[in-house]
Amino acid sequence: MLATAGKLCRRHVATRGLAMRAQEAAPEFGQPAQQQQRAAPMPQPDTDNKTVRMSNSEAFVESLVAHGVTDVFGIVGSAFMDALDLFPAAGIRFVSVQHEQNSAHMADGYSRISGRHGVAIGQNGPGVTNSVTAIAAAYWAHSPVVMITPESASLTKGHGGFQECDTLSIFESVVKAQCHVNNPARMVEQTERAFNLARSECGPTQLNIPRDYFYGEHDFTIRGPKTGHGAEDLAAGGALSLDSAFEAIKSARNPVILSGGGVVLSEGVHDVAKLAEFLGCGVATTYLHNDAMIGSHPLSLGPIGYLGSKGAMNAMRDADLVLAVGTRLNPFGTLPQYGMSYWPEDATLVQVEKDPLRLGVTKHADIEVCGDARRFVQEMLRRAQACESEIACLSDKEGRMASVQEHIAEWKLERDAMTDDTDPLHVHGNGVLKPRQAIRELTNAIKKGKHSNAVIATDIGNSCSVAHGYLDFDDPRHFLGPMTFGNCGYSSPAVMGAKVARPDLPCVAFAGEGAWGMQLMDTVTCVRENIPITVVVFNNGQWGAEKKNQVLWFGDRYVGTDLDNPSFADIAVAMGANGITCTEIDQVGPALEQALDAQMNEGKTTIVELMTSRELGDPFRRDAMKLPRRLLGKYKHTSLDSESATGQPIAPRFPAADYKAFHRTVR
Ligand SMILES: Cc1ncc(C[n+]2csc(CCOP(=O)(O)OP(=O)(O)O)c2C)c(N)n1
Ligand SMILES: [Mg+2]
Repeated sequence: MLATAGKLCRRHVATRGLAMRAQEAAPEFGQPAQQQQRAAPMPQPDTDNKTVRMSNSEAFVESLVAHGVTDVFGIVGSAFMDALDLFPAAGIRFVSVQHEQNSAHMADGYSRISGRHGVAIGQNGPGVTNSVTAIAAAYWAHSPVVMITPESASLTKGHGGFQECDTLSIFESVVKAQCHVNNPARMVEQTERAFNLARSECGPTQLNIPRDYFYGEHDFTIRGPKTGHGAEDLAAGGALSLDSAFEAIKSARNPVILSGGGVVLSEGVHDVAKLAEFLGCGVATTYLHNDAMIGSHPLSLGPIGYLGSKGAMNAMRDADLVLAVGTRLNPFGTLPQYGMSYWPEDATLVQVEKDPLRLGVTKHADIEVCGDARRFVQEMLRRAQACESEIACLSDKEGRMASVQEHIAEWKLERDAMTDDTDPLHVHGNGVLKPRQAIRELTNAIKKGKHSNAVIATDIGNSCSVAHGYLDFDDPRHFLGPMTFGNCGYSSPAVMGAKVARPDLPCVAFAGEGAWGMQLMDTVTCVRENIPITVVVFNNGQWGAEKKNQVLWFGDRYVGTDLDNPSFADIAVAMGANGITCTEIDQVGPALEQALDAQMNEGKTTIVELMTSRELGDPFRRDAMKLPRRLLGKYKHTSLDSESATGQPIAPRFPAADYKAFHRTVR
């Protein structure tokens, strides 16, 4: 469906209420994103609410200004140069990058950390098609990114000229709404619509502009962000569903809260903690939403899902009520883990989600609440406080809180055992790091050091996935997981976007070296554009996560998964950044600390390369893999009856035999 007045994929429903979130007081926990330190002072438009004669480019740029845009990520192109030329005078920084997948990831990271719009742009044709993967990632991260896609000129479209493609159909399935300027007189209307919908729909929108429409002039009226509350102003939920949810809370004996990304987006993390404290129940977080609960809180169980916290999963397994708040319950995030199915099938499930299309899709919810996560939690707490004596689970509050502690302690012991477990390969002096030990050193260096407020972005890969079981955050909007689109190449551009939005925060990316190879060209941008970050590269000489599948289900035939790498620290130095390589475990913490000091004190980017062994954690997709069964004679030898006995790659160390030769400090 097109698009002239904007394609909108979904409808808002009646449960969206009238309360005024925009005017509310700041939550006690952390600052609301809008008030956090920003990269630059917000420029003011000269033109709002007045009808003014403007060039179309001026109208476009003034609309950006009216919506608070101070930073746009992309690569220069003639298609939008008439507007780009105005950016400096409008107070908009154009962050010029090396690859448009990275600029769109930067826009995503920028918006996830700041709560503001992230904006990306590219040349018509290849500049915008390069961005598709990152916009798909932003879609599943629910990020209000506006992807501006200039397209071929209106009078030549269809002639198959230079850099022509059907931009609208390419982005259709990865954006929430498509706003197409079908007449230049609608430049402001469609630009404003793209910004308003990105926010109200909680996801990326596309603003498609034929390149010739930047030229010419019209009378335009710019209104700026909607002030009438509208679709963004959500209620806690419908009256009936709130009553049912509270009845379920009253009668539960052992509730657990599952806190999702909607809790972060609605600034409700602190409220979730308060409800948990009142009920005495544990709070688990959903897959890659490790910052949806205060990490150091005694009731924080950690994340469920792939390589998450077994403590969280054990607590969920015992629950008779799951309060799943601000989550679509993505199916990947509730798969069995560590060989156990933990989802409590007999428990009552209350699912709270602002998007009605995502209610009850992956799990049957006994009670569906279409509403705002934070408001829902506040409402449940208000009701619970008003009738404390009717809440069954409070009769054993102490006992249940103690059992939460046991689950957490048990998991920490088990995780320590997995981390400490050494074999002859990983002994000190052997020049090769055990991935789990390196991760523990990194997380300790951050938590216990002077950069404990760091933002961390992770990538897709085995080392990063193992790290997800170790990462917790006291502040929301501090973790940029790659979410369920699961694309390698996410972490460092995401954290660059975060750094542009919050230069006051230390920003760190974790990436496997395979994934790092997809994004490393933008280290040049870090240096050139003065966006200092720190990247930890886990160099294990393989596309490890995929090799794990070959270990388990393909008889250790490593087709396409071994990597013989150059020194990534040397590459970093060649690009103008610092490079450090670590081959012994006691180098890891100090190297990270040194890199973060360089970032915060000297504005320097550092790549910390960790030479790890090939040891691998559990596979991503046990649910989707089968042992191979071949029918043709020539392939018979590849059939398999059972999984690998060891579960680990043969040749656990990659060919660069003398790791110690790699070691270098900052140059
Ligand atoms: C863009 C993209 N291509 C391919 C994949 C498939 N894939 C998933 S994990 C992975 C391996 C990642 O290797 P690396 O970054 O070296 O991390 P490691 O698993 O070795 O820790 C690959 C290729 C993907 N997720 N995304
Ligand atoms: Mg690797």
